[in-house]
Amino acid sequence: MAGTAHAAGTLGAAAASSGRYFGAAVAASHLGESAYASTFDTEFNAVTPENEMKWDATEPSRGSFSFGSADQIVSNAQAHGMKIRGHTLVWHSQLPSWVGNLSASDLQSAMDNHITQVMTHFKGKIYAWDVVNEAFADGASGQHRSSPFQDKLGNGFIEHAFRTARSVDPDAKLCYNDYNIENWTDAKTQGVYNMVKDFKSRGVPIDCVGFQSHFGSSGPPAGFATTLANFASLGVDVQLTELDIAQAPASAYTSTVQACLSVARCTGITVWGVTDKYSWRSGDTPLLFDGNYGKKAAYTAVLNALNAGGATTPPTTPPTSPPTTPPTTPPTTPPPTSGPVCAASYAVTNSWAGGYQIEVTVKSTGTAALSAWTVLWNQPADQTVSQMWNAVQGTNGSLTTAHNTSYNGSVAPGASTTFGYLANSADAPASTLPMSCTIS
Ligand code: G2I
Repeated sequence: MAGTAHAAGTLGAAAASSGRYFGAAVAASHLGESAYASTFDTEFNAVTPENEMKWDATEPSRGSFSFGSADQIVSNAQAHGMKIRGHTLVWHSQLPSWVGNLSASDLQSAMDNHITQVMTHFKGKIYAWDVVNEAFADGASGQHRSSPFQDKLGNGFIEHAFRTARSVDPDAKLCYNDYNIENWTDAKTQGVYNMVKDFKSRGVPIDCVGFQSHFGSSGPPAGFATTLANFASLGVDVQLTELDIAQAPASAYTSTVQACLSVARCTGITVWGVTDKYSWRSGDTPLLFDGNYGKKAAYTAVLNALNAGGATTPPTTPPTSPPTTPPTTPPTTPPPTSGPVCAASYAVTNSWAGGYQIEVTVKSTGTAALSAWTVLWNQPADQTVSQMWNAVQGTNGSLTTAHNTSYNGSVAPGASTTFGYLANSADAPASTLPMSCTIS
């Protein structure tokens, strides 16, 4: 929203004005410090545990899992209605030594089990997981870097990790996350881009790419927005996941935020820490709050840039649908069947590169009012429903279902109600889609 009259006063609220989140990495060990906790709780509406969900923290010895400090961050976030990014399931660093000592087949089962146990523990609470972190090499090769996973399992370990992750928690967004992939022409950027393109073309489940964005004092590369847009056009969300900028120049922060705002599918930004005091690169004073939690010039620059808005992301709150006037029945319509009966019809209301929005009208076509309804359809596997409003999503065998909510199950004869959903898809939505409707 341009102008100052309605400008939001916190980073999270300002980001939310264009449908985005603004998060910070936090450490559980600092949550007891009141200035840290209050700055974080007030300003941010998303969180990434800085170290607490990594392999060395969650499975320090094989098969023995510990989630205490991660749970602390998760419950604090839930208490404040924040989005949570899970970081990270498969990474060569902060990997306990036992993992590196396994044979290939044992490593594969250890990796599968780690993904399964960790994702199951946090199931339903995580907005997006960094399923695989930093798997590509720096420099000119554009290839995967050496790691226990790469060296023993080969290139396929990334795809395998994503497939496993989807099977464990189909509702979490699955991201690939890396650094030095912000400059479009870099070989590393191209390597990751080609992987995502390949995954999308073969139906390997991937929903998002995280650009860590650890920048030097000159800020992002000139083509950062182009990079974000090019990835988004593959049909994935993009996010700035670990932003910090040496010396935190206000102008560098502004251009970074603007790059995200210029891309509709750039869904949020996370800075890698709350205060310079605890930054992993604190000597660079790269964050938005100084060591005493004072707001730096970069803070104001970010707040203003977020309030100025940008390309709007798909709605994250249910659009309020105007009351639907019952259409008058044309005289040619056969008399209604006795008892409650419903029919569903589908309409595309919006589409963009990588996604679309659907509105479904549920009509009460019998002689008695509906007291409940369920719509069923065959959702193409590569077109994932990401959000639904005015109905509760479910499945029935291979079909996707939408059941009435507590407030729209009753529909008088001849009247109708609507619900909507968003889908992530590389393809355009079908112009018509058969939908059936049942009265329970
Ligand atoms: O290195 C910056 C980030 C690059 N991308 C992935 C991120 O996960 C990574 O985060 C950093 C954390 O900010 C540091 O806090 O990852 C480092 C480890 O690779 C974290 O540092 C570690 C120290 O190395 C350990 O000695 C320490 O025990 O933090 C641990 C917990 O404080």
